[in-house]
Amino acid sequence: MLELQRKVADFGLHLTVIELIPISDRVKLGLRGRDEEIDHFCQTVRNLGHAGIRVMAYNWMVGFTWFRTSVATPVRGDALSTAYNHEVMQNLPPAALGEIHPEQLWAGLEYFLQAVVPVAEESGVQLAIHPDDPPLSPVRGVPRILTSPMALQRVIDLVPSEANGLTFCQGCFGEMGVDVPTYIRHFGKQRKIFFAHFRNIRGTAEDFVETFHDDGQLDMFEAMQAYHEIGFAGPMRPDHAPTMEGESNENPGYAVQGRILAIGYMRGLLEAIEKSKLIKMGAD
Ligand SMILES: [Mn+2]
Repeated sequence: MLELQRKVADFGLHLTVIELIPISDRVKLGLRGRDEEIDHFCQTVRNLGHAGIRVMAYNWMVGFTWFRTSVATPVRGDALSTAYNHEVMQNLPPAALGEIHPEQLWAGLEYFLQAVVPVAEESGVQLAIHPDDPPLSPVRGVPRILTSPMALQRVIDLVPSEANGLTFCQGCFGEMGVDVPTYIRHFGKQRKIFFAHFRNIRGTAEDFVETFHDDGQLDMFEAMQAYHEIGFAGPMRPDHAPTMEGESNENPGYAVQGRILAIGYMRGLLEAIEKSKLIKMGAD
């Protein structure tokens, strides 16, 4: 972590967030042997604090994480994008995980947070849970619990702490079919957005495609305005973007050019919002 931090510092930047430090299904399902793993996890949190990495993103999906039924759906300009269709997904064989009850996942999460949150508080690290993607349950026979704004509020309320909050993944909230800016404000006012995933989609949780950031159904200007309004100052990154014509599609969702386009678009939105506010203030 220190090595990574140094590398980033060489470019005049500071590493603020780490994503996807794995948490095993044993911990998530509350099975025997979890305590030793949770101890290791606590040590990781302390190490993050020592390395000055202030945010840690994680998720509570078991069996498999974010999942798409296509990684080559054509979108604008013959770019290839990731898409999800629940009917296709349900035709796949169920994941062989045995019987799981959603409350088992909740109990596992509460136990985990009770152990880790105090360590995160001491270490100055924020734990930022990511919604389930797609926000549907079950998926291939596996229950998912973080599929609605209410469920994410429940996580916050399980162990109230300044170290317990969210990775606000706009794509997932878009898939949920709720008004994204409303929930940026809802969680932002509670100071619970620790990390933001800027993403756009078209469709519903059951059938959607991930689009270029300026080409989906979400109002990205309004979303950025909501972050601005709540005074969000944490890290934000473009989440998945399509793979452009001529680029390799070996890492779907994370090819470079679509994400560069997204970063420029994000900076443009932010500048437009900041300047229009100044103009308004001048006019008043
Ligand atoms: Mn995300």
